[in-house]
Amino acid sequence: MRSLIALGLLITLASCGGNSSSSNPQACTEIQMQRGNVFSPNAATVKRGGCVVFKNVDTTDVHNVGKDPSKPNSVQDISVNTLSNGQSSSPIILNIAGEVDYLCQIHFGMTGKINVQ
Ligand SMILES: [Cu+2]
Repeated sequence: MRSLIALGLLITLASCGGNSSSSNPQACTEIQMQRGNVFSPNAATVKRGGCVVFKNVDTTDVHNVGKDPSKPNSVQDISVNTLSNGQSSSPIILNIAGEVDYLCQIHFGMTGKINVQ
């Protein structure tokens, strides 16, 4: 009987451990698309080989991500299809050190950058 309780405890502990070490050890930096047409953080910093995800937290409008044609020195072109409130993009891997410039193609002046170090 005592060994049965011990076994139950062991299983409980094991399943807790499984939950805490989830299948996504390197979390991506989240860049939010916020009400008022802003990306937040507007200037993000990630390590080379890291990733970002865009999430629309704007309750009033949709947003997307595309290349900023006024920033030809951007080291990487990134794009995200239009996201509605509550939607997140797939992870975007950033493998080139330097500055990544982007904008929302729907809202003039809604721009952002990612510093890849
Ligand atoms: Cu937008």
